[in-house]
Amino acid sequence: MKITSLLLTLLILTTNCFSLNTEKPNILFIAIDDLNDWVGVFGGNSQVRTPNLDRFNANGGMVMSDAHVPSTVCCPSRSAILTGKFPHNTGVYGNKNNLRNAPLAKDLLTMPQYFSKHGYHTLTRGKIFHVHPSNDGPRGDQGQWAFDEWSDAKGWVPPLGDQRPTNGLPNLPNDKKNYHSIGFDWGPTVGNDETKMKDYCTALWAAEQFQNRQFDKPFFMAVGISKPHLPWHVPQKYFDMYPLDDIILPEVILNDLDDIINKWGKPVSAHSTWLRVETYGQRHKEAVQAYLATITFVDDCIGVLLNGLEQSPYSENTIIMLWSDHGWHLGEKQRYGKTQLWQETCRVPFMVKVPGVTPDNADCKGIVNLIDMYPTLIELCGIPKNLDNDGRSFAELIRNPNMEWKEPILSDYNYGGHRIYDGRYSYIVFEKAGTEELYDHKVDPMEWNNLVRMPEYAQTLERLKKYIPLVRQQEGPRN
Ligand SMILES: [Ca+2]
Ligand SMILES: [Ca+2]
Repeated sequence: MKITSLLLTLLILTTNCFSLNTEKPNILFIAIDDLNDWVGVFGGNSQVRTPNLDRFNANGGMVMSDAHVPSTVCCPSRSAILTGKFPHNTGVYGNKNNLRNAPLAKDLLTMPQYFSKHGYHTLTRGKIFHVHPSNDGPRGDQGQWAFDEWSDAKGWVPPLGDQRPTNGLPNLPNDKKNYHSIGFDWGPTVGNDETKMKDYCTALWAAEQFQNRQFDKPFFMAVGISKPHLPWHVPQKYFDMYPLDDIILPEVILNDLDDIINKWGKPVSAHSTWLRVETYGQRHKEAVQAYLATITFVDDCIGVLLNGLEQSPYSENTIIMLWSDHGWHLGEKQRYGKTQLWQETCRVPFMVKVPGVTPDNADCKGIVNLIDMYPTLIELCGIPKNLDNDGRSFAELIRNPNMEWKEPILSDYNYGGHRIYDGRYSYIVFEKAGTEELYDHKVDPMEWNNLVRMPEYAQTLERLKKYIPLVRQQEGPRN
């Protein structure tokens, strides 16, 4: 009896480890900027070409098809993922809140720091942390301090011609002269060659590390791909893959915003970028074409990166997590852009490969938040838990992708903006504006019909509202 139970214990122990190898696995942590679910294996757009991401899925990169972000703009999303704490707990709500200046975030150990402390060599290139102005030098604060080895991302190719914006789309008369006045732009780059572009160079750098280096410790490599963030300037050949006449626009309804009423009794208004595209020649197809073209460029970079790992000695002992910091609207809800808390920006492509564990061509339906990556990687690598982490490990789900995993999850946006999603319903509240929304994804995947005032949903509302955080920290200092 004793021997049998000893064998059983051993069997449980070994099957719980992802590999029989006693050495800790390496980690490849790939961040993509502003990529929504327009990836072949995520099904968000039937025209998009992402052969490398699709092949990754075919080779053990499990699709996490119901993954959501802790916040819907770069800095709060990335800061939450990297510190393991939600914006409402740190006060890092916006792009101007550097986590290093936030009293409730600055002493947290970020993911790379934590892995370094527990025996990993950490190295990086490309955008992982949001970039902030800094006195340390012209490159600004890009999170250099968080890694053992930081490499400057190089490479740039200008857009063709001298006209700016390249797309010739003027501001609306009342538009503020802000980021979007020049940033909301698209067009081909000079030379029709992707190999000098920053993301391509970053992917090549990573491939060279895998192939040319002998690491004496397990590594945690973070690679940041900056596109499809605006501007959508990529070589002409990517535009040519998507003939303008053939572009299918996302389905939208023009009165979609009318059922979202603020506390002044007014409906929410359309975003100025959408109005600009609509007003000056309804150039929606051009915008969609440019975003698709930029995604395919990103997919080529991912191909270089993943092939580099595949052909290296590290291919069988490296966990890969590939994620986007939030999604993007391409006209849905009369909007081009990120922010807000609708499905288009909350749900993101997220893929996980654990060699020998995640099956080929797998699609896991469990509901996860990217803030859960931190505790999950800790568990998969067998290092001590970080008690500061807000998220919960989904390592068990990785081992059993078909198990039920549907705890409602939270996304924050600014102070008092929250979304609770349980796989069927999404409840959205913005306290300052006084708006509330409830959508039933089973019948309304585009979130067109706001059910929040319908009495038959009172119980559902009550249930979801219990997940809204009761304590919200004030916003931390701005840059
Ligand atoms: Ca972003
Ligand atoms: Ca609506």
